[in-house]
Amino acid sequence: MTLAATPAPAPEHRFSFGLWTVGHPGHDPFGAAVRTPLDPAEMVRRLADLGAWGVSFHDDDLVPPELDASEREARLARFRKALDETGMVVSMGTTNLFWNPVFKEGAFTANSRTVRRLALAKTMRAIDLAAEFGAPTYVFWGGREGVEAMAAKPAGDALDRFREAIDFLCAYVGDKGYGMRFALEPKPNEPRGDTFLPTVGHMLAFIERLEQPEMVGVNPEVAHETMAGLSFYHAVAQALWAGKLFHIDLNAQKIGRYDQDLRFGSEGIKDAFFLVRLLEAGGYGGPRHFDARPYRVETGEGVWEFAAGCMHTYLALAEAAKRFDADAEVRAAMEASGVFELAEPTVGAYSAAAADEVRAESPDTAALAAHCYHNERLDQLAIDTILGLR
Ligand code: GLT
Ligand code: MN
Ligand code: MN
Repeated sequence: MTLAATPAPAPEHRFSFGLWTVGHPGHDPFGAAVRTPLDPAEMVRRLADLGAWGVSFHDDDLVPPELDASEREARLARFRKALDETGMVVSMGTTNLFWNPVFKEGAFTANSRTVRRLALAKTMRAIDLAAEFGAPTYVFWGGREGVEAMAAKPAGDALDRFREAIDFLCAYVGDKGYGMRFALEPKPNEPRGDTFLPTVGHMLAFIERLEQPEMVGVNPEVAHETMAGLSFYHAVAQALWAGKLFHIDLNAQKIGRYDQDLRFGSEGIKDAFFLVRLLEAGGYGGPRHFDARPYRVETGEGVWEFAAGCMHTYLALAEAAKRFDADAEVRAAMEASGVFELAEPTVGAYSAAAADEVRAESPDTAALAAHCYHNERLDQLAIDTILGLR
């Protein structure tokens, strides 16, 4: 496959993929796997060839629980060798607390105290594994932390148990001196009927009630916010504003559907354009991490065309965003829309004099109400930029 000319993906772009993404065998709720499992070392090498910078993993992706001790050691050694030989990094680690049927009723929020303690133990071991490979960030996606029968799980108690788990694990990381940060990943539903902490906004509020809030941020995912009918762009913008964008899961999603985890930029191209513009200019220095999967119709090389496509679209949109911001007509349209005036403080800190001054003003409200903001012009310029017309 030949892709149109854009900068080639390179380690400086900090592109990273979960082992469960390019390694996804293609099973879904209605059909079996269509691809043969790949060894993590092979994924590292193929991704490095494509210009990626890192990989992330669940404990069970890197070392499936069914392996015996010697198989486990061999697999880890091959993985380590592939990292060393390619210069790829482990950008993030996480725990699989959703696949094993023991977690069917929840993990940190399971009604069973025994299951909750098992979830903590599995997570501590998985944190050790991630630390062994130098992962700076640890993600928590509460796949099974939810409920269908509302009477079955008091939400306040569930949130208390979730907080208890995260507080405990923050202290564990401190005790071990790992220097990792946590990123909590919200999702509104699926696989549970309703998931606790369903959106970025819920997560940001939750984090402020933790013992060590400075250690914990968010890992927003395009698909998850979109499933909730929310603007992913605004979720990310608020997380950045709060200093809490510790990690990000890039993919694509049609609104109102199950979690599709599509190739980045393959749906919602305008949203993807503004997202990339925000990440590139908004001070986000973390991984550009893809949590997406190839279409189920892909096998073999199709998987790598998928991975290349994620990075290619990101870089093409980053170029488009640069053109947009350097475009004099765009600048003038932004001026006409009043964009730059929003950066000016409205009144500043309260004083009685300032209050009197504001109250004494009598602006021409008819003229203000009649003012045209030319947002149509500005948005059309964005569309033309995305279409490659400017
Ligand atoms: C799972 C989920 C993702 C999470 C991963 C981390 S696993 O694929 O759909 O959104 O980020 O646990
Ligand atoms: Mn995700
Ligand atoms: Mn998803």
